[in-house]
Amino acid sequence: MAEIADITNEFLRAEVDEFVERPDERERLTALYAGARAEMQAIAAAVVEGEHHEADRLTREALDVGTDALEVMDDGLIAGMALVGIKFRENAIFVPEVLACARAMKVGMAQIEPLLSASGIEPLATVVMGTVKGDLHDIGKNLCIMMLRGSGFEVIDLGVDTSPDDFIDAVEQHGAPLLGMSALLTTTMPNMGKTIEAFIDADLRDSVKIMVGGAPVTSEFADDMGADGYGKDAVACVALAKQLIAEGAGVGD
Ligand code: B12
Repeated sequence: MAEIADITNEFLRAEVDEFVERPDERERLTALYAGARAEMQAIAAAVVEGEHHEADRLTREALDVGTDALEVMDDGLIAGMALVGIKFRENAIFVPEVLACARAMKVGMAQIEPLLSASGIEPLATVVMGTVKGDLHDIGKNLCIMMLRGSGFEVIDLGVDTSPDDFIDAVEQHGAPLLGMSALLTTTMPNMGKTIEAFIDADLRDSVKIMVGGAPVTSEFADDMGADGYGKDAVACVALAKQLIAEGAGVGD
């Protein structure tokens, strides 16, 4: 089992030691950072510090020397946000700091996106994606979108705070066989169910497969509200999208 001392980045090591108290989280983050290469730890540290210039520079350097974009994303950028989330929950940092961290993550993601984007491939299918009504979190949704696009899906991004009507309009307008909803707040999770009900009311439920995700969402919750699938992360989102297409999403069109 990795020890905190195995985290070579001094800043990250001190941060985990000071802010991560729950044993399971301490173990998970220690393993995550200790298992990441020094360059990736430095990117994670830049995200945690909210240093977007540094995150930008380190991401570019890593990609320039041929580091796999997924490694930069998972071991650097997303790994940094994991600690930010814990610090935010523990009131060690507040909204302005989290926004700075999110910005640092976004500048890194902006460099990764073109590398993951498929070129010249016939789209597998169109997916409408959005964060549900009342919810302004978009980092995870955007990661899913990047990965979906990189895997050959055409994605219509409705952004955040998306009403059931906006989801319905977009699915109809683009004839999309797949819809993905994201929610990060326990208070906005029920809006996923309300959107599914709106599709039923509009007599459109059979023509679209609906997948859901976001930190508080579980597969049980997804089942309960009548979604077709749940994905725990961006990689799972792509696998789920492919599975739903294979199962015949849009057959009822
Ligand atoms: C960044 C952040 C913010 C930023 C958002 C910036 C942005 N542009 O997104 C800001 C500062 C604006 C913010 C605001 C708020 N936040 Co906030 N935020 C976070 C934080 C720290 C990180 C979220 C994140 O980006 N994670 C990283 C991404 C990569 O992970 P992810 O979103 O889970 O996405 C992955 C998977 O879930 C999945 N996935 C996501 N969507 C989908 C969709 C599909 C279809 C699939 C298949 C998969 C999938 O794939 C993604 C990639 O791997 C979380 C803490 C946490 N642990 O989640 C709190 C958190 C979500 N926030 C919280 C709160 C309370 C708030 C505020 C209410 C705070 C306030 N007092 O104002 C406001 C609400 C604003 C609003 N109306 O939405 C709470 C929610 C508590 C709860 N149980 O509901 C959390 C959990 C923090 C905490 N207290 O513990 N927040």
